[in-house]
Amino acid sequence: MIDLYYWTTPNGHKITIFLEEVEFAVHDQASEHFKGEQFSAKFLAISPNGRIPAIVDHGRRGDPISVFESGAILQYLAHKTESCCLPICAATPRSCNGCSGR
Ligand SMILES: N[C@@H](CCC(=O)N[C@@H](CS)C(=O)NCC(=O)O)C(=O)O
Repeated sequence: MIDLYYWTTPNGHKITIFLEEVEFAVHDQASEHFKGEQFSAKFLAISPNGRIPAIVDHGRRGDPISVFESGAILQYLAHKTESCCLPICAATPRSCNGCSGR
């Protein structure tokens, strides 16, 4: 399962639109954000700049991984879902900016 931290902003919509296109279900964390929670230690461990969108992927082998920055999230999710939206790129999600191991 993937936790999605977002709000109804253009950067948040980038992720929800992509997820809808590939029909991928996530655990919605939207209601927890912008109540001061973006500066909590828990959220900063997920998104070090305190911004949404961010995701935590629990559904992979090994430790969960958190990804922040909408472009990095889109690349990560495109790899994960093997989407045809994936740009031709030699980099793996882990080596792109915005990915952080947890
Ligand atoms: N470059 C970032 C920008 C993210 C961003 O600015 N998020 C805004 C909402 S769209 C945010 O979390 N603002 C809250 C804040 O800055 O405290 C991305 O593409 O994800």
